[in-house]
Amino acid sequence: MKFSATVTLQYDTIFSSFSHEEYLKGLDWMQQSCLDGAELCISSYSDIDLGRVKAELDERGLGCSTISTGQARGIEGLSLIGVPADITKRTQERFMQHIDAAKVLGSKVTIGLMRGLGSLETMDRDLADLSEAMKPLVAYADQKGVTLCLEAINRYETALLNSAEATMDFIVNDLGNPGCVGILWDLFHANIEDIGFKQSIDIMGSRLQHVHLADSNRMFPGYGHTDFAGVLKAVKESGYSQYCSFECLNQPSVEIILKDTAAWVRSMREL
Ligand code: LER
Ligand code: MN
Repeated sequence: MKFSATVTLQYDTIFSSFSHEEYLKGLDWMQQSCLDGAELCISSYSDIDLGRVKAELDERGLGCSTISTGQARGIEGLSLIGVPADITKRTQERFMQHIDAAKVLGSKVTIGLMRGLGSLETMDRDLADLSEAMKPLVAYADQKGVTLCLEAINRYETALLNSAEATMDFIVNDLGNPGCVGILWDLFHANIEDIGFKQSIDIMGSRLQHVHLADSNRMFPGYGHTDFAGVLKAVKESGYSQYCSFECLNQPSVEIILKDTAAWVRSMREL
């Protein structure tokens, strides 16, 4: 199992202890904190020198776990569904750019809130639209050998794909079970939506492709009530060897997160 943390290239995020101006400081901290890689928030590619980003990661012995893509929803209004056709097209084109970037960085691509929010009333139509909008992305990712990680996100943020079980059902029955699509399992969302952590691990099997680490209250692990040792042990025993990536709020404090990450990661590696 590998470990990474969120860092952002263009716009600040509540999920990183570093601002986008402090990006390199963030990478230095990851290297010193026994992490294997960085999860990169990239909104668009207008001002990104990917070759340089790759070199900055390589210099520190860090990989890129996945590209976090959701910022462009708030900043540019991009969404795969529930928007006019030209916006869906622009969103698909952005995901193609993410797939190209993932190829360079050796990472995966997250599909989180940029899928769209949907509603309970229009769920069947929404899922059919999402499946249709994802078709070209799935074909392109497959051709490039890049994994798309569909994130299960809780009901207060989107009506679509809230639990691991619902996301698995969508991948198998709506998308037709393509090999290049997996699940991003965020333990904060899972604590709200899933029947049980162990049950979800069994349901997802090898479709589990990325894990977000945050406690039940979205604080740094250990400050809520999630049993991380139990969950990550079960994840490891399921054969998972991909990344677990910190995506928690800067709580209880930035100082505690910066100081305690290395020891926490070491303890989880020993499970
Ligand atoms: C993104 O990974 C996530 O978990 C969402 O809750 C962001 O709003
Ligand atoms: Mn997440």
